[in-house]
Amino acid sequence: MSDSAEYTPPAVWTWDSESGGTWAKINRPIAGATHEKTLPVGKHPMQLYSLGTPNGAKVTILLEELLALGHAGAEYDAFLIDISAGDQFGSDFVDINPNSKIPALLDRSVNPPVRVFESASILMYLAEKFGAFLPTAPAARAECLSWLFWQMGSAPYLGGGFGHFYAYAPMKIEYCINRFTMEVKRQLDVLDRNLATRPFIAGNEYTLADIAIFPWYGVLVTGDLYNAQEFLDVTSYRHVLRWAEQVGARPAVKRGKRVNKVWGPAEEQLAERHDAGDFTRAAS
Ligand SMILES: N[C@@H](CCC(=O)N[C@@H](CS)C(=O)NCC(=O)O)C(=O)O
Repeated sequence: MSDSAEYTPPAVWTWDSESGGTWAKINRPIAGATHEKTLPVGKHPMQLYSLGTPNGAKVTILLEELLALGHAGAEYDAFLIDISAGDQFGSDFVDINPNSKIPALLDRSVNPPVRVFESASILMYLAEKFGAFLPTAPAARAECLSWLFWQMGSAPYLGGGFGHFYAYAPMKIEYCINRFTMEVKRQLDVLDRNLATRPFIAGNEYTLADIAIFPWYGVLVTGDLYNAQEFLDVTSYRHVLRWAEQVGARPAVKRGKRVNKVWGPAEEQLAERHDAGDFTRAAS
């Protein structure tokens, strides 16, 4: 890898050197499966293949919220996909998500089973299936979906941009950190101004918008993501902090955050979830 200050891009880029950094081993410029691998199947209607990252947590939080409301059809098996080991490139996983990224859902309560990939698409699928957390009145629904897709468009700047260059890159590059810090602080200000006027992201009700935004921006300001609270001066986003503390205190959110998480304090981890009792068994 050349020094970024001296690098002149060639006429045609070729994949001939490792970029370095935490995720260098799994990054590659081609799609598709790299190996045959059968995925396990559990006993419940919903089969989730995921990891406890912010994108994975969105789905497990929603499933736990649906179960808390009494929707038994949302019972799920959450299998661990270890992206650092390349599980996302196994043949069965790629059949569910051709984009090779967690989370991926298979709804086996219908015949033939329905595959769903992209976290917002999974959230909408489940919300529509169970009639919860997505308002049905046109204006409220539009507001909820606007924020849901704001999250989908914005989080790659936070994760792929800020998180990558601040926390994971093999060297600290001031230009990149400045560029993405500027954008992440602007995004936090967007959220802060919105939350100054209403209790939840899309208005008076807790919706998919909160469930999607919390694992990224809520966890960022309360401290569990990139260890960047001081650097980003998160206390200046006081409405975001108030909302993050409120959402983070919900029992279903606490459970959902643990599923498929295999790092951090032991009591916050639950590698796989196949039953509601797994949370208490893991804690004891
Ligand atoms: N837009 C996708 C993003 C999913 C995504 O980036 N997943 C990451 C983990 S958070 C992943 O699986 N990375 C593996 C890889 O890039 O090979 C979604 O929201 O579902």
